[in-house]
Amino acid sequence: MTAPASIKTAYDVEKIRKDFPILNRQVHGKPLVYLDNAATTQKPLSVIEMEDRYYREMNANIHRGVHLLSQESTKAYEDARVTIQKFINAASSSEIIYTRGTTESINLVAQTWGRKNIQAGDEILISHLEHHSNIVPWQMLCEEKGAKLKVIPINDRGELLMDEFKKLVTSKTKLVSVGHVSNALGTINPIADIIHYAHEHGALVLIDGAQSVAHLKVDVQKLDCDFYAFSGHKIYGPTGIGVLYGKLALLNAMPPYQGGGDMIASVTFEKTLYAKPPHKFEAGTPHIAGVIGLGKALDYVTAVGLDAIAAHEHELLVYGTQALSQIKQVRIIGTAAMKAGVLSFTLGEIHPHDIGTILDRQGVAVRAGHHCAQPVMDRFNIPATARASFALYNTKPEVDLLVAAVHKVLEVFK
Ligand code: 7TS
Repeated sequence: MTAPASIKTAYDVEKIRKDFPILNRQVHGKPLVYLDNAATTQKPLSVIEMEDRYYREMNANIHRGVHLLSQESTKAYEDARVTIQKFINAASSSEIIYTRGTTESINLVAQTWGRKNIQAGDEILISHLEHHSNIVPWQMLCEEKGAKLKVIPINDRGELLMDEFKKLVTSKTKLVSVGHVSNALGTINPIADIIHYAHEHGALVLIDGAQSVAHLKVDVQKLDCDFYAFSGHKIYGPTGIGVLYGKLALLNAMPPYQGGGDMIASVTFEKTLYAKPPHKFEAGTPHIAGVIGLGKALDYVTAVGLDAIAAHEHELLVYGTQALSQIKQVRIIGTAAMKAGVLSFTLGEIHPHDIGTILDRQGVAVRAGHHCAQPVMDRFNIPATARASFALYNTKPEVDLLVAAVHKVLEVFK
């Protein structure tokens, strides 16, 4: 495993933990050890207080009121767009579209760009590592259009087979849609190479960034991806808010997603003229508080520093991998050379749901199941794994508690 860029300043995890009130709570009489961060992250006080302040002091609909509250609310909503633009280094804030999350961002591209541009005989390329939300929308589109979905295979470590990828890209390939980081295994995919190669062959590229933005620095201009999708709740922000980044020229040429208020320039019964991006894709009253909270979450991550976060989580991953590997019944699923802070494992014949349940009694929250990545489980001939996933507030003593809880599972099933 290669360490991300190292940091020079000391990382004060205890100070960070104080910013997350939920980390003080107990579960089943034990201190909470929250290791289910790939499912959703906990929220810092700055985000919680912003949500509270929004509804106490600012609540009003946006883009339509002349009154002060509406102006304040609109400004905060649009300021957050600039915060997001800067966070992923998009060229323009018009390239930042608010959605409900990664799932909706991908569906938006499938239903707008996809329905306009995909024809019978075209091919869409995804990978064997994808979350269901980067599989099913493309299956639906391919079914509707008579197009073909192709899949980049992986090796036994959970890494994409890049030679196979290159063979699969042909003149028929219109889109490559891959995850930046696998939620089930933690593999960090070589997306810069994928984007470069796909572009050389005339295909667009969508990156599912649900598992990356909170853990790796993302620069969409440097990457040159065409679309990038992520969820607010996986980066210490509220649920129900997410982002689709798209290159402006593409967004301009795409039809709208949903029709309604706020996405129009003018409406008559004969003809409606649409607003420009991003508003063209934001019909109806959006999740205003969520947007503003997401802006605060990104401020928080920026203040801690993504390089520092990546280095800290990598340390936890290495520490946890070594500790779990010493238990002979543990099989770690996903051993890529480049990995983010995800530890998926099985424990002999013990069902991952039983592992998850016993861990929970010890205060340790992990996810057990197929992680909405059933093809990944099939590839490894297993129905499910237990998955510990790290965030910026996790500690080595918490990893020790995970390991102790795994021993407890073995004791119960002896
Ligand atoms: N893509 C990836 C790679 C994901 O990990 C997830 C959610 C999604 C898309 C969908 O994100 P949403 O916010 O729209 O739901 N992954 C997980 C997980 O690993 N455990 O719970 C949700």
